[in-house]
Amino acid sequence: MCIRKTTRVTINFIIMCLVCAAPLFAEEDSYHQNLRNQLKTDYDLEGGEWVLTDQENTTNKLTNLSGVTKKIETGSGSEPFTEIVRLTVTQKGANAWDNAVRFAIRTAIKKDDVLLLVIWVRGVHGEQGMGRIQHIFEMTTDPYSKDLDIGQEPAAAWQQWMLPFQAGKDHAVGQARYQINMGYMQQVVEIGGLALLNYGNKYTLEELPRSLFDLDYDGRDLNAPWRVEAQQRIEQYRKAPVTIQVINKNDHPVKNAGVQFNMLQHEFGFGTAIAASRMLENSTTADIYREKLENLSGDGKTFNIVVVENALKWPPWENPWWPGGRDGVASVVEWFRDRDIKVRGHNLVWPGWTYLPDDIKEHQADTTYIRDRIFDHIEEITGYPGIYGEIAEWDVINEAAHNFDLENVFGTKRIYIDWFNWAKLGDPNALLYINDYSIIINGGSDLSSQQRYKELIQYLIDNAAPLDGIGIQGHFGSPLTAPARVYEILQDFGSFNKDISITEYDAVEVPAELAADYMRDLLTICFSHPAVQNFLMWGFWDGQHWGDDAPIFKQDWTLKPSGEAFINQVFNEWWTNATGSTNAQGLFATSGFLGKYEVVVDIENIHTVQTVNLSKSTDVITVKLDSDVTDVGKEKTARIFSLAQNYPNPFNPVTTINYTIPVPVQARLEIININGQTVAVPVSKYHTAGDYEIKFDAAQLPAGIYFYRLSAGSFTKTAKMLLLK
Ligand code: 9MR
Repeated sequence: MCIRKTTRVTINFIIMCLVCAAPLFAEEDSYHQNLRNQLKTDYDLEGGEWVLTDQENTTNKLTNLSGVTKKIETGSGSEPFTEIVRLTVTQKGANAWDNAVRFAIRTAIKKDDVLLLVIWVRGVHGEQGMGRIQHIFEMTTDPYSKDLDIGQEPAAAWQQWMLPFQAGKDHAVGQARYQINMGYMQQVVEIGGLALLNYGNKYTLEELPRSLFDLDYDGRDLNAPWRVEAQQRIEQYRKAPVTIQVINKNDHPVKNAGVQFNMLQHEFGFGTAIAASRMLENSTTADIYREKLENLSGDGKTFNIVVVENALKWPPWENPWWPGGRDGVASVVEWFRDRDIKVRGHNLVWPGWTYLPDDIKEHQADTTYIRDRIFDHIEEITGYPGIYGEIAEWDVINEAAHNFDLENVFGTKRIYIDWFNWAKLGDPNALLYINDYSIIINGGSDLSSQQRYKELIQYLIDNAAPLDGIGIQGHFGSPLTAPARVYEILQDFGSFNKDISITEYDAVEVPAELAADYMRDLLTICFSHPAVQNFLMWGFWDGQHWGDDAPIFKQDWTLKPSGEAFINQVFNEWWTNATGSTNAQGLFATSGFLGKYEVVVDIENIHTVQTVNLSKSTDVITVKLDSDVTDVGKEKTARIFSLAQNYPNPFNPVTTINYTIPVPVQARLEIININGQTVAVPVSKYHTAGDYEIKFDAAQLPAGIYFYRLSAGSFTKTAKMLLLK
């Protein structure tokens, strides 16, 4: 066939133009167009630049795989995307990221850009449930800083995940990636329709959609079966019966004496991490920080254990510019001891190069040097004045199931036994702990970490290391772990017959109401397990928290729902205030949560207060009165300090509060809001002995939980009421 020259030139020209202009005319495929439509219709979002590609099949080819096999199949036609990418892990590595799928970015991202990741996921098979994956957006090189880190237990049906995040720094093309970590177990997961949109600064993070559907956890329901058993165990392990005997100065029993048995402090440790630098600071903020640590509940109750977040770590300890220095942290320890609050020391050795002083890595070829440095450090810090004898528990080793640098240098785990022995020499009275992460978080699915941790603990036990306790951290994100699964793991670690402590609880970026329910439920399941001794959160205030999301207070010190849940469980549900009167033998029998109490006996003109301990071995507590009375008399017994529950409750806006004053005294009734502020003082006057009734009108107050507190001499009692409007 003959084509005329001019035509041929024209055709060539057209072809050339088409080829050159191809990028200009390249169209988003229909999947990406539909996704834009969905984002516009459902969330009113427009614009944005595709960071991977705008073609489904091209994006699916971008993968860099390690320990994962990928198979691309054609979808059934009913999915909103056309290709299904099947990801299979047949042999899991030591870490979640050892089995991973990575997609490097194809357009640059600027610091603070707001992005939206969209991906469809379904689980096909997993060693546990339908498997488990982690969505990560991170730098491709050290230090691998992450802008997104969210776990998922895939469902059997397809789910569309929308995960917004903000860039923490500039990322050049190829220098950051979206990564799916799969090294939790053998599993098969399918994905489709992966797309990443960069909106720059057009929207705020809060304006983007976020998938929350699988953040819920099994057993959240108030009728969930685990609750009944947990409740029974709490009764069994955390409470004890007690008999109070009142005798007169001639050792004769006193009949009809009014007795109050008021709890002051739990035996179980409820605590938080604290920043020594903040404790030492001279500012209004630091005043509030310290005040909350003295009075968390607003009615005088607070944590009974703290852990120093950083100042006792090895590098800060040796850092001459660390705020307050060694004597500073010692004075902080003293501050807590003065308030009867125990202190945990965290930590003696954290065996990863990043967490050790620089010279240790520099001398990695010289094991004698490193050994001596560790010995000297343990000896010095445990023996330091103000630290020695003042630390209730030391984390001797931190995260050794994840950091192997020193184990590799020495070529043996024997080093760990030495460190425990040296710590024991340094402070024989401190309980010695090991501490690690990824044990109860993420649905309890990190079986590799659990396994390594158990092997290490067993090794220490087999080699007679003076190990007292097992620390389980607890930095939760999504998915939260079902309480029943937490219990299984506690049972597993409980079989070592060592103490267990939850050392570092928090739940970062978990929606407030969910975090509140989880606080209640995780506390409950841990409190119910007899091996667990302490539950510490890793900071209590957003203004002093590594993830800016602490369990108790927001930045402006308002109480979060999860803070309310903590206070309610620890200082209300699990708190004992009992009152009664002695029988003919001078005995009053009751029961209570284990801990410290004051026993108050009021007989006419004599108010006797005694501090006692209620433990599992407490039998009879004797209170001796400075009087020769043998029978106080029924009518007088009726008069003991008491504060009754208001009625009606809930109320709106008026409620009645009854109280009794047995002896003439100045007394004050105040109303306190959930933030611990006194909002009304209905009574403050000198009282003669008698029964009193107050009508309190809350017309001026907003709806919510309030406390009312009666204080008279050494007597104080607080109760809770609910104003509805
Ligand atoms: O919250 C701590 C943060 O301020 C420090 O910079 C960091 C490194 O020392 O350690 C953080 O605390 C970690 C703890 O020591 C061990 N478990 C994980 C904690 C949160 O990262």
